[in-house]
Amino acid sequence: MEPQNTSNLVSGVVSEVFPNQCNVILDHDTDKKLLCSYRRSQFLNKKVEWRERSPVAPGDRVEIKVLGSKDGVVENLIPRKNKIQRKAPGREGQVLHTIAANVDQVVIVSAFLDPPFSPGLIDRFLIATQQEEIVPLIVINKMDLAEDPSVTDKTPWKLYSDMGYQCFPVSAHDPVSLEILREKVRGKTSVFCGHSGVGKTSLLQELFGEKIGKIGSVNSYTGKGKHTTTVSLLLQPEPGTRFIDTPGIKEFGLFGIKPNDLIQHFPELYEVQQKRESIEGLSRYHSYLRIKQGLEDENR
Ligand SMILES: Nc1nc2c(ncn2[C@@H]2O[C@H](COP(=O)(O)OP(=O)(O)OP(=O)(O)O)[C@@H](O)[C@H]2O)c(=O)[nH]1
Ligand SMILES: [Mg+2]
Repeated sequence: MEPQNTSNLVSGVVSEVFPNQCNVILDHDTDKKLLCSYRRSQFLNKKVEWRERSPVAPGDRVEIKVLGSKDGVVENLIPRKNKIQRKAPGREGQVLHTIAANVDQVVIVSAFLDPPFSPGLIDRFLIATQQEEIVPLIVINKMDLAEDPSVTDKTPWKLYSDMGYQCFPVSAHDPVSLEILREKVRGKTSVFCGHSGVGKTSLLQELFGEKIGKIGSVNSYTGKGKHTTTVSLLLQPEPGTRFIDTPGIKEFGLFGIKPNDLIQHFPELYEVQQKRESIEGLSRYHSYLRIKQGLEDENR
């Protein structure tokens, strides 16, 4: 076999993934995006028990061979610093969906209302960030729908701020409320995740003044979002700042956790349990039980 000539390879970051192709933003020319093909077989370790729905994910660093002014071929996938993965829903067998790779922080977006605040998904994302040691930020959007936004002792996210997580009550319709969050995401790579309709795309558009894609609506009957964003998209609005807008998800199936180890991902429950005291009255006890039950069902 001839030694591979790597001199004509250029590096970049995957910004959008399609079947067998992905867009790559080039490191040396960030205004340039090439549509690159990739071969699944090229990257997959056949021995792994779990396979990925797609071998490349938004945020992946790749080396590509440039074929023309608009296209190329992915030759190498650089090992990931970290990743946010879930079990791919609706797939037979053991398939993983990599939501994003190589991120500095995960912005877990929820809404104060419309759709209602949902701690279940927040807890799952918190666990996934702990597994990979990624910083989580919890954003509660649509605060304009709160009757009295200054009432903080009744805030449903108080338990998270009490635990030391950074929480940001904001409104995409109120630019002043976004200032601190904008500083938090500046200079970093952040992936925005959450249920459909919570306002991920709206927030990103307001934060960076960029037209990203479609803004949806919330079904007034079901109170659910309409899955407006359908493909994850990485954008680089200014040098060093990257964000990934993701489609709203219904479920987050945790990966790589044994039911009996789950409690360690609920530090406040774990601490009490270690003292041999009852955890039943604690805020996240029911969330813990629900997730544990799900993990046990899968292992049956
Ligand atoms: N009242 C209010 N409505 C908002 C706010 N942010 C977003 N919305 C509305 O919520 C709806 C959904 O917004 P999107 O930005 O499309 O939500 P998304 O999270 O990107 O949804 P998916 O792409 O489906 O995952 C739209 O009708 C927005 O106008 C907000 O701060 N306050
Ligand atoms: Mg969206």
